[in-house]
Amino acid sequence: MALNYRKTNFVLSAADARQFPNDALPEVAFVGRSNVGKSSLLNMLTEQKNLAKTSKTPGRTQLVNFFVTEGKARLVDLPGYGFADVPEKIQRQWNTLMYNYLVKREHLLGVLILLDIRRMPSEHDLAMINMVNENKIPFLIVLTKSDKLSRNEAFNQQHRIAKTLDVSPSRLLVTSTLSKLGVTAVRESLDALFDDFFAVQAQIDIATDTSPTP
Ligand SMILES: Nc1nc2c(ncn2[C@@H]2O[C@H](COP(=O)(O)OP(=O)(O)O)[C@@H](O)[C@H]2O)c(=O)[nH]1
Ligand SMILES: [Mg+2]
Repeated sequence: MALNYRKTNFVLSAADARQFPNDALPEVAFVGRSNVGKSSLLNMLTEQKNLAKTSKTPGRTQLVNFFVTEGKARLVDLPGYGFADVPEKIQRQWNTLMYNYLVKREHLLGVLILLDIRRMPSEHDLAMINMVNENKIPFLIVLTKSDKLSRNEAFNQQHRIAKTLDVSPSRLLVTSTLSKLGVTAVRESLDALFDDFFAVQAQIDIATDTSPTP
């Protein structure tokens, strides 16, 4: 099923796991270094300019932002990582928040990990990929800001980064929120993640249908 990502609303921002929504909607989360372009990607997907706040200076808000598409599926904007000099206390809060989210979330179907196409993955990026891998959460890599490179350079970076991560280049989606490159590919990837859940849900609905037979 293709969801209409334009029909996405903000639900809530949570500073703490106790505030996470606890109904059974399937979720896909977006993670990445602060300033990598997460909010911009969400705005591109949903064709809403200000759904997620974008900024030129990396903020320090440690909030998990929840959005819902067509009342059926949730998109989750996780707090960015990789600030230069984060106080230890903030780092610990971030670790707890991420642990509670990535490890304990029941209907987390997958994670989109965003990387700036111009840079090789950082130590933090690799740690995130490892955490997601170890917890057997399906993930996809989204390369952001491809408009900052020529097509040739972008292609080369896609292949170089794929090699470093030891994955097929086709698992790296090249995007630009300026040119809207990759918007269809990202939507299709989200649909594919949600579809498995919807298929299983439909099976359960049939199996547990208790309506009286005529
Ligand atoms: N040129 C260009 N700039 C981008 C792109 N995506 C995001 N940005 C800029 O990068 C900065 C950080 O973006 P934001 O979405 O707030 O990053 P976040 O911290 O990961 O949510 C902003 O100034 C955006 O306008 C892109 O595809 N191309
Ligand atoms: Mg943001």
